[in-house]
Amino acid sequence: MGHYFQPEIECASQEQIRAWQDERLVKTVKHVYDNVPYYRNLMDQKGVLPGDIKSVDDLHKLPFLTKDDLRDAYPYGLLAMPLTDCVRIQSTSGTTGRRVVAFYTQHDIDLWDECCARAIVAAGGTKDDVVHVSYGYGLFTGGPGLNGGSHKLGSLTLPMSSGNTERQIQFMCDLGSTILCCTPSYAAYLAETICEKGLRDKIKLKAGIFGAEAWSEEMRQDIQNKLGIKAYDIYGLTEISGPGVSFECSEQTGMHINEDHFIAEIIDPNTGKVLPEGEKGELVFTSITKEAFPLLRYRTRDICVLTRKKCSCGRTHIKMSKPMGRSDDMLIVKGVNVFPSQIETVLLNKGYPANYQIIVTRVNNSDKLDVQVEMTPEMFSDSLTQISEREKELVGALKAMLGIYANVQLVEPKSITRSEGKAVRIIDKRNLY
Ligand code: DLL
Repeated sequence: MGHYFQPEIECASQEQIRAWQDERLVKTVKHVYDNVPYYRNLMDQKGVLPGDIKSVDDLHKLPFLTKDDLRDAYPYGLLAMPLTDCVRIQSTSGTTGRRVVAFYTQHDIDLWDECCARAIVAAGGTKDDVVHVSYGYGLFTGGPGLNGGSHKLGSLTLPMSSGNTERQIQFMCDLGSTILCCTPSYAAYLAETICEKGLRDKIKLKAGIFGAEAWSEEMRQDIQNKLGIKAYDIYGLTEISGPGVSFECSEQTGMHINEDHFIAEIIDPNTGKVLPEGEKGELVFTSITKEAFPLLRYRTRDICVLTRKKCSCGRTHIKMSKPMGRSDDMLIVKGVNVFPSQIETVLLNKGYPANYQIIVTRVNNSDKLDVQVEMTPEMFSDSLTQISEREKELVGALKAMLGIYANVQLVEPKSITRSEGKAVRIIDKRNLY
C-alpha cells in the first residue's frame, strides 16, 4: 500500500463511521440551513428544522435535491460560502440547458484531492508511480480531480488531458507512465493503437483508473488483456465534487464510497422511499464535509445497489455496484452528458417536427451519435443540395448545444415509426450495462 492509504479512516469500524456521519451531518444541515435560502425554503416547506436532524436515522426527513433544483438555483443559489472564499469552479460538460456549476473552497479541493489519492492507492499507486492523466482538463472534473489526487500522493503527474493519441503514447513510452487515468472508451482506443503499433513491450503501465461513463466487464477484460494491466473503476459526479466519490480496490467488485465525506442512500426512483441495503434503486448522496457547495440528499439518477459485505482489501466503507442504468433519459456519449431534450430544443427551434430518433453506437470502442430527423413535406420538396445544406446547419447547431459531433440525417416525412405508447426517441446499441 502507498502512503496515502488511510486505514484509520478507510478500515474504521461501522460504529466509528456512523459516529463521524452523525456529527458531520448535523453540522452540515445547520450550515446549509443558515447559508442557503434555496434549501432553507425546501426544508421550511417540509416543516423540517435543523434541530430535527440529530443523526443519520433522521436523514429521510430532509427534502431531496435534483438536477432541476441546481438549474433553478444557477449559478449562486446553492452556494453556502461567500464567493470570496471560493477558489475554483467546475462544471458539467457542454449541457447548455442543464449546466451545473459546483464551487470549491481550498478546503473542499483538499478533501477532493484526498478522495482521488485514495483511489490511486487502491489501484496500487504509490508516490513512486508516474500517473498519466488523460481525462479532459478544464471545467470537466476528470482531469483536475485525478491530477489533484496524484499530487497529493506525491506521484509524478503527467497532465496530458485527452486527445492527441500519438503524443499520449509517445509520453507513455518515453516517461514510463505506470498508471493511466482516462475514460474506459479512450483507454480501449489507446490500448488498440498501442497494440497495432507493436508498442506493448515499450510501455510500463501496470494499472488504469477508468470512469465517467458506463463500461462492461467485457470491456474491462479487453483493456486488461491488451495493456497487461489491472483496470479499476472510479465514480463521481460534478455536483458531489467529481471523481473519487467512490473507487474500486484490488477485489474489483464494486466501488468503496468515501463514507467519511458522503452518506449514500438507495431510493425507489418513483416513490422516493428509502430501500434496504442490497436492493436496486436510485443512488442519493449527502455531502457532509463540503463547505462551498454541500448538497443534501442529491438524487444522482444513477441506478445502483449498495453492499456492506466484507471486502478482502480490508476497507470497511460501503460499496456501490457499477451504475446499472439511469432513472432519467440522460445519455453519456464520448464522456459528455447528453439530454434528448437538448436535441429536441435545437430541432424545434430550427422548424423541424418533433419526430426524430437518436441512435448511439460504439464503433471501435468509440461512441457514435446519429440523429435522424423527419423533414416537413415542404422541406422534402427541396433539392438534394438544399437538404445537404440543412443537414450541415443542424450538425453545427447540435455541436453548439451539446459540445460534440452528431451525424445528422434528414429523412422523409412520416418515415420514423410512430409509437403507440411512449415515443422511442433513443436507440442505444452500446450494450453498456
Ligand atoms: O463524470 C466525474 C468523473 C470523472 C467520474 C472522471 C469518474 C472519472 P459528470 O460529468 O458530472 O462527472 O458525470 C456524472 O457520469 O452521474 C454517472 O451517470 C456517470 N458516471 C461517472 N462515473 C461512472 C462510472 C464525472 N464509473 C455522471 N460508471 C454520473 C458509470 C459513471 N457511470
